Amino acid sequence: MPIHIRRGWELPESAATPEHLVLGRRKAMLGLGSILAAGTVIHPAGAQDAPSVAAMRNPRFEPGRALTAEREATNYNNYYEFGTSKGVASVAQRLPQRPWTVKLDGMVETPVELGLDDLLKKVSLEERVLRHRCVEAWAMTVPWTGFPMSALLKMATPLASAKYVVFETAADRATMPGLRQSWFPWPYKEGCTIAEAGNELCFMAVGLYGKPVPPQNGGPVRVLFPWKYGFKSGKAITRITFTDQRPVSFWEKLQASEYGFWANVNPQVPHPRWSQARERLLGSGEMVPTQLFNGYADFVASMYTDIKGENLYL
Ligand SMILES: Nc1nc2c(c(=O)[nH]1)N[C@H]1C(S)=C(S)[C@@H](COP(=O)(O)O)O[C@H]1N2
Ligand SMILES: [Mo]
Repeated sequence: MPIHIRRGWELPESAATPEHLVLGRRKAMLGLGSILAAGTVIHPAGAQDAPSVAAMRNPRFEPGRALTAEREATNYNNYYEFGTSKGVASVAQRLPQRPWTVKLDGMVETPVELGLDDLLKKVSLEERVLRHRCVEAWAMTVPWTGFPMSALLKMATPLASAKYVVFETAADRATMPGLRQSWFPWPYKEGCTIAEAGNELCFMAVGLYGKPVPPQNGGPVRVLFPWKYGFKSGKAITRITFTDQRPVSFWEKLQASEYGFWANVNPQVPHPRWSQARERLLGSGEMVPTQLFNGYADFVASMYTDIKGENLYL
């Protein structure tokens, strides 16, 4: 039965937005140039050629808070390949979204290399409204369309000896100005255990707000670990490698004392330089309490009960 679900992101933004945030955002918008007027949502070139990402919403992932406005979520981004500011939406439009190949390799029974559209024919899409918590203490709640990472595990069948999964982001020197900053350990790589990749919450997203994921949010395909700090959720994934060696990821290479392998959200474990007790919601600026595992403990906590002697929350 078709039910009309009122879409939070279609509602006008709350008038309660604190003034300094509104002004700060306007300044950021001006920095992006005239093509990006306030309220404009930009889409990747050729997005209309991509297959539909319309999918049924999975009710298991009720976020328990209002959706972030689409223009906030798509104009305040962290994407170092395009620069270190949050205003990378405009420059990220240069990253071609097709053709796009995803490779599954390493310790697998069946290596896979597929065009993204061919891959999408082999999976079924669903929409999940998920909370996102950046380690810098901002947060958003957005509807992603995609498929569980477990579908790719089934396709490639990792060997029993494989223990970890590495997600590698495209490193396109022609379109990503950040790659010229050679002190960063490009390409951006993030990793997890096989169990984490197989957890039903680990999600491969190809849609955001019912449209292809815009390049600045990690299009055409990104991984999501909603229970971990945002940096674990790599964008523009081109290669997924199975290995028995624990990977050292981009942020861990940069500053291991602040950004670890596990990075599970925990309000009680402060970042070395700030508290993680609360988070600022994009758009409203409201400060709300941060939850253990970003509120997803029921899905993931059991994966960690036997792990001792490691900081699971950094
Ligand atoms: N390839 C790549 N992936 C990345 C990043 C990045 O710089 N490069 N930043 C991460 C961080 S720190 C966060 S908080 C999220 C931000 O996602 P969003 O811009 O869609 O909100 O992307 C993550 N994925
Ligand atoms: Mo982040």
